[in-house]
Amino acid sequence: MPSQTNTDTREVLINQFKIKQGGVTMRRTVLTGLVIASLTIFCGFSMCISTANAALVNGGFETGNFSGWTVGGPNGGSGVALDETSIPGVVYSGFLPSRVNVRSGNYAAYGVTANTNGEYLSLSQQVNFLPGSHTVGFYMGNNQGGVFGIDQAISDQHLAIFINGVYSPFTMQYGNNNFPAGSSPSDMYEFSTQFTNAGGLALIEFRISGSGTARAGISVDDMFATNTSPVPIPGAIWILGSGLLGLLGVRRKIRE
Ligand SMILES: [Ca+2]
Repeated sequence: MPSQTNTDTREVLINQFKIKQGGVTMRRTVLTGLVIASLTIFCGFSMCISTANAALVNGGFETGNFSGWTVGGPNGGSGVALDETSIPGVVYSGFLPSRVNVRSGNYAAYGVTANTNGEYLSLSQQVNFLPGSHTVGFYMGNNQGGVFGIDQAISDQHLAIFINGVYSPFTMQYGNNNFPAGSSPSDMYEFSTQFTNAGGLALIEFRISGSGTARAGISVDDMFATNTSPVPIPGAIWILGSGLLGLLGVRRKIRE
């Protein structure tokens, strides 16, 4: 049977060991926290850069106007309006009633155009792109009494996308000449193109029109510009990443 003194000494040693263990655990907790915090900043910062640089201003027209856009093109009128608003300037009985279709939010833009008259609505703005591949496009709707054609408008480049003034053919579009009529968000179809560049500012121009001699009221919403490929990580992020690796190294040493 151990003496009282031996028992006391053993308890002191056990308690010292526990305190030491506790200290290591605490340091590990702090380091783990730092690593997680660094990872959060690292990921957050990276995502922030990749989305912010490619964002269109007022792509969904939720300001209720054309704020951020340069509006042009020969046409019979244009505007930004709430869902189901009657589009002024459409007179052809086959298209009536002609109303705005909204894909998301409260507002969409519309243009009143007849391709045969050389008409289209032009919406353009400068976008700051990261180097790499990009997709830019829009959603188009026809909330009217009848269909309109799109093939002639596309071949005349009046239903089109231009990057820095250069025509960039659609890589995605509605696959039939007769663009269907409908009033729901799912009746808005994507028209988009892909391109690559070295990064920096690019002028994106969307042209909206329908084939034919009669003016149609065409809705557009959710214009977008996105990076579709991994983007190079800027210097500042590399420095942050190196710090993170350093922290992991310290953590391993403590384990050893
Ligand atoms: Ca909208």
